Amino acid sequence: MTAAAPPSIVILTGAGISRESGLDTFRCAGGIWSQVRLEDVATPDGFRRDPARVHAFYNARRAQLADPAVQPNPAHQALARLEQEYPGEVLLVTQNIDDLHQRAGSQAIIPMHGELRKIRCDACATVLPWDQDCSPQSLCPACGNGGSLRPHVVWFGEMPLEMDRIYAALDDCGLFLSIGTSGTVYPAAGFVSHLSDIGLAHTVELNLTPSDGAGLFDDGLYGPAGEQVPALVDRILRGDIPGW
Ligand code: BV8
Repeated sequence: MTAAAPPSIVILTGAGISRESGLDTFRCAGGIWSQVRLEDVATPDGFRRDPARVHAFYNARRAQLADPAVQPNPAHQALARLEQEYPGEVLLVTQNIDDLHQRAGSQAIIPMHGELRKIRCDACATVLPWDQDCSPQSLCPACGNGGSLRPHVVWFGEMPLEMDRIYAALDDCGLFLSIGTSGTVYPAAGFVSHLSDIGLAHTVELNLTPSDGAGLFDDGLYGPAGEQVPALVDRILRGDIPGW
């Protein structure tokens, strides 16, 4: 008689988990969407209207990742430790396009909104690592085409990546953690309601303050991710999660 496998864990992260690494969030005071209109820089129409402006927006954010001051924080590191030490499956679904989860050592990651350090060619559909600035004059290294490169980022109105794989993992999980997200952007914001409908997973929100969707979760832990996430990972690894 083989022992039942421990329940799988799905984790959703948002910009709040990278805040203590020095990266801006979107909707907190002074956040990215208070500095620039999302319609101008995070939509296909905005890119069609002014590709140079959109490239400049992502070039600045990409360059920030190369700043030695921007490092994974204890929250990123704790999630990597959870994946390494938890005996069951752990899948990290991130809305973030920074590379801090990867640099912290997490491996089972789905960057559902794309990745800042990758570029995509609209002419040949190639996705390539990309760390320098990009412009409408940049040539695709794969097909040589000019003017067809765009950030490998999911804009509003575009389908997030690997949704089938994400829903399959959600439908199979026993624990869902939502960390550092305002729960504003769909379909990610709908994951917790999807889980409540099927009633199998224990759901926990970890955020600086309760999000508008806090009431959708079974439990909530509030405060800086750098403190809350390592403490919760320790409890999970000790098997000390009430209600789960
Ligand atoms: C799509 C680009 C359809 C990358 C982003 C219902 C269903 C489906 C779609 C919709 C729907 N209703 C509306 C829509 C459309 C839209 C949407 O959701 N609009 C919103 C504004 C209402 N959704 C879409 O367009 C999505 N696509 O649905 O396609 C489709 C169907 C068929 C065929 C084709 C298409 C695409 C969504 C992705 C858009 N791209 N960004 C980039 O530039 O980064 S979204 C953007 O918001 C970022 O990716 C970001 O990750 C995401 C979510 O934001 P958060 O991460 O939550 O950040 P935020 O600042 O909001 O919150 C931070 C939180 O952290 C706060 O709560 C704060 O308290 C907390 N915090 C702060 N400090 C700390 C902390 N927590 C802990 N510790 C701290 N220290």
